[in-house]
Amino acid sequence: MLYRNLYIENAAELRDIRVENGKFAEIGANLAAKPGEDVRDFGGCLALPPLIESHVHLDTCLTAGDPVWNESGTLFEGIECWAKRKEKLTKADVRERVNRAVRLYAASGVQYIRTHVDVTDPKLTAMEALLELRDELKDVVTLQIVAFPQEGIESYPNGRRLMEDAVRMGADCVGAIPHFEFTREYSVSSLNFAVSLAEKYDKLVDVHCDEIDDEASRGLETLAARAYETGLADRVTASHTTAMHSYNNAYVQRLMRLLKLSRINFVSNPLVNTHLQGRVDTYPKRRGVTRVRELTEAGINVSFGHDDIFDPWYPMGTGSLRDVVFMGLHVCQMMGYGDIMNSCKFISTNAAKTLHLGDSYGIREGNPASFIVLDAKNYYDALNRSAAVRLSCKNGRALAETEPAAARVRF
Ligand code: 17E
Ligand code: FE2
Repeated sequence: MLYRNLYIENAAELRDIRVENGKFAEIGANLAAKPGEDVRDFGGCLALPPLIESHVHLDTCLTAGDPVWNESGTLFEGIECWAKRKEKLTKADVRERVNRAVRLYAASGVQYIRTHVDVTDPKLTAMEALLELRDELKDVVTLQIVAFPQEGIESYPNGRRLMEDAVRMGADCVGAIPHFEFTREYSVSSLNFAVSLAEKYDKLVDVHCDEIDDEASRGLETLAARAYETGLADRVTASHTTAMHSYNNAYVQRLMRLLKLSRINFVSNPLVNTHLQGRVDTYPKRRGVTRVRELTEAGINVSFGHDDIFDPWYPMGTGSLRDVVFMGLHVCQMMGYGDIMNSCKFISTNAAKTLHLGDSYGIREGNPASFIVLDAKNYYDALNRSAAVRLSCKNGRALAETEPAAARVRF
């Protein structure tokens, strides 16, 4: 198969891509079609590596309002709403919702998803369902599963045991939620436990870290110190880190040194944290999104996640990472030309580092033929016009296609 006339990753020149046996066989200018070869001419569209959702909760998706709506819009009311929904969780229910969400993501060009799965459930129902789906859906989406203790490790009955059970069952990453633990001491010991568990079972770490507007919430320094001391380094990710928005600058200056030394990754969730944070403020109201620009400028890896699709924490969402980037650039004031052009990295190459996808990710000869085509000439244009994902191709197989909508203006 020959795909013609693509701008690969914002390149200025057009290229053609030949796919054979599920791999990128050849990439070059004006490739001649082989006899009998199928040809598809995109006439000057953007090709990117597949999009990556680096942070979502698939077990909770598509449950907003069931059984109650989160009226205050706070994280903590969301956790209460979810605790009620959790009581009636079944494997069939989780499987049905996750199947729908994965198809929403597929339509918007997402082929990799890191999902947090709540393990503060004595039956581990959602974890069982997600582990089944990771295997069943592996040809259409790569699922990475985080054992996520929504109601705490030290503050939930048998929290440590549930975490270890989930990891033994096959979770890929270890989570934690230090800002939700009863005490600061629990917060520190939960992080120590999570890092030790990851070391014991050779897993990655991804912590819901300081998702609160309390400037005294300082799980991040403990997590980064453990990542540095254990050598887990870039196998560790700090998600949310919204308290960092409220830290004083003198503290951040000191913290930055440790963050760089530790080599940990960050995931920011700008749609959801602009919605959840700042809720106890009058005016001015904090935005509650971590310091994406400063982290990026310090050479620290940051990606963006959707976090939720229509659930107790976020009443909207269609699985479009474009919306996430759009919000992120606004709220982080990263709207310079280069910022906008390069912002696709937050949902592609930067996220690939966080997920440890390795060298097989990317549009290069010899790699699996996984890529997307957007109806735009570069990412600036794609983001601004919310360009259709004309093709999402994984290992040479077309997973999803969208026809660009055409408006008829009558004057
Ligand atoms: N749980 C949590 O602790 N924080 C979030 N942002 C979501 C679930 C979505
Ligand atoms: Fe989250």
